[in-house]
Amino acid sequence: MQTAVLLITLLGMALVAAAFYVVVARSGPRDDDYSGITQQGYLIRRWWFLFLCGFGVLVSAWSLIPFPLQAGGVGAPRAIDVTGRMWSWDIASRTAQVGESVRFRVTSADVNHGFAVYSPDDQIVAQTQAMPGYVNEVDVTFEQPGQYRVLCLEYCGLAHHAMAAEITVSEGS
Ligand SMILES: [Cu+2]
Repeated sequence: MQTAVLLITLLGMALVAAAFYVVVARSGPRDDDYSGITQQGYLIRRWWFLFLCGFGVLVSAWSLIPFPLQAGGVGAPRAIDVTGRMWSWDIASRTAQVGESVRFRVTSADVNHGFAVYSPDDQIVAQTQAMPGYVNEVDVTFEQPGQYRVLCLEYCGLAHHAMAAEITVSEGS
């Protein structure tokens, strides 16, 4: 068996070497008949490159139209201080108006918690970590009226599941 494998391997190596030899032996000096094709290829490549650059810029700009970062807006958002602790949320203001922008300033009095704001149809609209010794800010613009829920997204002990609060968002006047 071993001998057969060795022979097959040697035969394969000899074939590869022979193929290399044939290719090298047959190659001659390069003639210049291709210069026209080469020029044309470079031209196509240059325009294709420019097209791809432009296309990339357009796609990037288009995908940023709903700009994900806070744009600044008119006036600073209202600040609401939030402190998480086992197992409750201390939220300075639990009411807001539709269209209002608020900035939650979130910290923790004990261990890490996850501050998450859920819209009335249970979509997460904002979340950040509540960390002892740090204040993390997250901006929210309330788009629809109703009861928004605040839940903890970081397992923080026995009653983690009960760590909930509500924010009431009403139609603006
Ligand atoms: Cu928690």
